[in-house]
Amino acid sequence: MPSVLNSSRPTTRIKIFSERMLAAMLKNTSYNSKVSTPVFQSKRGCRMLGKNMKRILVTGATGQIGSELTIELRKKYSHDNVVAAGHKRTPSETLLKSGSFESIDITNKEGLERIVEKYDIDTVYHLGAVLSGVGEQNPQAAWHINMDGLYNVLQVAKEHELVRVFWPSSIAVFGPEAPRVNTPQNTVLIPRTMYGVTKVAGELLCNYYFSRFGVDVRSVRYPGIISSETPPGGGTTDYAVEIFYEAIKKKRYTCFVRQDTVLPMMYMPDCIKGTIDLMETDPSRIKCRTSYNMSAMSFSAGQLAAEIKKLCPEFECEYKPDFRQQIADSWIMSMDDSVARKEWGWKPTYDNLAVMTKDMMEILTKKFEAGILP
Ligand code: AKB
Repeated sequence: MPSVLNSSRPTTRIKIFSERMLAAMLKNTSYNSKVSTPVFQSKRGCRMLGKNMKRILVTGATGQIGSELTIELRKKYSHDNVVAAGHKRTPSETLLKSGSFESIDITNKEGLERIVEKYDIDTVYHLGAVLSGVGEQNPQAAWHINMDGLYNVLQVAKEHELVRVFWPSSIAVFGPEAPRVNTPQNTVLIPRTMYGVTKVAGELLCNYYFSRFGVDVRSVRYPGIISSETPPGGGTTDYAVEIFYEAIKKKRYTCFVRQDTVLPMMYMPDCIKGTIDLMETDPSRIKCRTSYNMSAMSFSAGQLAAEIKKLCPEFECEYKPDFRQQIADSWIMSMDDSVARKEWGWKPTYDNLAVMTKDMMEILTKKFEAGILP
């Protein structure tokens, strides 16, 4: 589609664009003037919104969320239909044995396109990203990987008329100006981290690709995710996972945020279920095309340590805040996710710290006893 904005001869370009648009509309396309639906959809684009997903690509599949999401998607849509893609981290045996794996640098559009064509991909879960802690140590890389990666995925989705895209946003979109408790869906977004900046810009980009090109892209704002399969890497909420591993292995943990630091958190089974549920929701119910608040529970680092101590009495936690304290202090403490609940039925199963802690301790203790806890 010619760019009207970049044209040195705007009148001519606008005329060409209008003629093409008119011809396409008369021939095989639909036009919809409602703001919440795509402005311009090709014939296949109309079907895109209603079509079932069948060939899935997961980027960031070697990461904390991607590794578990890929396995769940393979169980649900068959192992042959879900391609895992990673870049830096070595894929686990489970990931390699359960389906195809490809190495992709998400900042390279041609590489991404090659995989989309090779496997006839119609749906992408784009999880490859740099998180908040690493992002503050290398803001340029965070911008490059997070923004160019998302831009490439959205462009490929548009050009190859993919059925659907998932991209995660984060509580990092909020900054100190946002209400810190029960933060509403729509509020001021002035993050102080580069990671947060890429998430706000990413939300706007997703909304743009939906309303301008009809790309069915969906998103949630993840809180800190707690899981027992793959440890996270590079985030500010990583302490809430590390604490379990260290409690089991050494009965001690030095926490990098203060005891009274409260952040929104979620247990992995809820994260996976919420993500897949959102992707399976009928497009007509998805009104928010930036990103949905998605919440489960909130607790302080001290409350988490106390809960672990109930199950492991020898456990001791000390607190030595580092640069990530400032990041945590700029974030919110709890989120209002009523819009997600109303529009696509989001509801967490784990909203209780004690229940989640017991489950984590049991799983990780078994792994420790079997000698497979990393
Ligand atoms: C991080 O800590 O950077 C992530 C996030 C909350 O998005 N876990």
